[in-house]
Amino acid sequence: MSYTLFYAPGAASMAVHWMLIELDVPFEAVLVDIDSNQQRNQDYLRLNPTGRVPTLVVDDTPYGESVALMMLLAERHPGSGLLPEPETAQRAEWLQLTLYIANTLMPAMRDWLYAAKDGDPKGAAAVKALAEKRISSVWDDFEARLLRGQTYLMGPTFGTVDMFAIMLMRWSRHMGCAATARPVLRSYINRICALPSYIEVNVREGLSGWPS
Ligand SMILES: N[C@@H](CCC(=O)N[C@@H](CS)C(=O)NCC(=O)O)C(=O)O
Repeated sequence: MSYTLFYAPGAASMAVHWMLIELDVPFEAVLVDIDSNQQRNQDYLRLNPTGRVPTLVVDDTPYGESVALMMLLAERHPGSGLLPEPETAQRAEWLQLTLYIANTLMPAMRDWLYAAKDGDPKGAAAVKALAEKRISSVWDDFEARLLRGQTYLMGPTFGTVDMFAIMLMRWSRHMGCAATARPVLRSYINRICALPSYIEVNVREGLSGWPS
């Protein structure tokens, strides 16, 4: 089994990078400089025709889409404890929450972050305002879960949805709807960001300054 992760610091690759560290499996990490548009190079496009990070090469075959990669890793490393066991009610909830984050939160994040690049810069403010509404409604959902006394989003156990959610909460740091502005989310963030694997992925990606 071999893994090569193509990543950019703090990008959608971060949760996959973090998961590989949590799984404690050997892998190679290759930096893609998205500031200089390396993701548009022919060599990279052959691996990932969308021109986005992450790409995970698994035994010579490249795959994209961060959430799919986390699910793929979870399947390849059963018993990791990072997701509920199959055929349990928790597993059904995990699927629902994972796809809710992927389908609702992540596209709104992209809309905000790329409003002026993907779309007409003149309409960027309106796109960002709508994105912030959508993001805030997901924060409401997360808050409700944590206010039920849960330590993590799925309950008492840390797992893939927390890695995915924390990565996206970090992305909100320059938004009007920054997750850290909400005390309930802030204490969840502080709790998770103290984990050795989170600290390690930040060191490896050269990141600092969030959440403090
Ligand atoms: N749905 C994709 C989104 C990937 C994505 O948007 N990646 C961004 C970085 S966070 C990227 O590669 N941006 C460069 C570009 O769009 O040119 C996933 O989850 O993997």
